[in-house]
Amino acid sequence: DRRGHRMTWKQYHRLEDIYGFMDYLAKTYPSIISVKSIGKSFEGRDLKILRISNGKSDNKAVFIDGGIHAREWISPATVTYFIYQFAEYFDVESDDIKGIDWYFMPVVNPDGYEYTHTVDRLWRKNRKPGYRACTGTDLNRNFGHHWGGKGASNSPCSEIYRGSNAFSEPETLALSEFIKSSAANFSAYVTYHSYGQYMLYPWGYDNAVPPDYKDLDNLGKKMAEAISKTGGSQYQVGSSSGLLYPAAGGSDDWAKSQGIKYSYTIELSDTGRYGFVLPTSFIVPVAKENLAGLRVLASQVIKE
Ligand code: ING
Ligand code: ZN
Repeated sequence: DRRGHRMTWKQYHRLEDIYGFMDYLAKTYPSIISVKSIGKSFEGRDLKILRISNGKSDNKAVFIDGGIHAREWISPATVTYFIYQFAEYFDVESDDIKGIDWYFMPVVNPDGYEYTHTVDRLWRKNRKPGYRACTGTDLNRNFGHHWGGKGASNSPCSEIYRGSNAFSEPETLALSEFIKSSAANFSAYVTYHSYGQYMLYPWGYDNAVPPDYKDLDNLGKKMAEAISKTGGSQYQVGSSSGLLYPAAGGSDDWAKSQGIKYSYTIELSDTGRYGFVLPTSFIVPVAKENLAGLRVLASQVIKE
């Protein structure tokens, strides 16, 4: 339309609107924003990343993704809201926000995301054929740190199918290759899922925590406090194996294994009333309170 994109936070949007919005921002703010496709999904869709940066060379970097699981629609909606805020208000943003190189990948699993819009609202995995009638790999069991361990299945029919190998899927492979080969100095990785209202840190593969887990726990609690002060939602903080269940092959475990200190999986709203099928009226409140949480993370990253 006349604004140059169709994105709103009043409804959940198809992939085309999300990518159109990202391209619009890159075109409108070329001095701070760029968009690139880091590869193709199994069905051939672009895997797009948007970067926001003031261009200074020694900035810390933060990687944020969403939509690893197709049905968790609040995740891409929230991540695109962050993009909107930082992009449209960059000039008046805090020095913390302006001093970080931000990398946003709002839809890691575009094939699955489109499938939930057209065929099966509750689809979770990607869309790569597995065996006979069983399709899809759980991308959050396909990352390569202790791949194939607890809480992941070797059956292609399972909702938590790990894939045939670590990084057997084009989506996880592209994401990991991008982070490994990037010149950016990542100090944080945050992946948004739903639902449950949890701030989770490694490890997921087993009931253990990294040596610096206290730092992750402290920052997680500060983020949860900011969320609750802003919008009232209560988030529980802990390791994913401890608070939820062991699950090997998660993206946050892999990011942590790459030396990215502040690695979190955030399970957005709600706590189960609507679950994955969260009404659109939740989008702005969930995104706003989580933006407050993200600002706390940004201030910690800047301090280190
Ligand atoms: N939950 C995550 C899942 O992939 C999780 C929980 C977090 C597992 C971090 C492993 C690591 O099962 C949802 N809702 O997807
Ligand atoms: Zn998920």
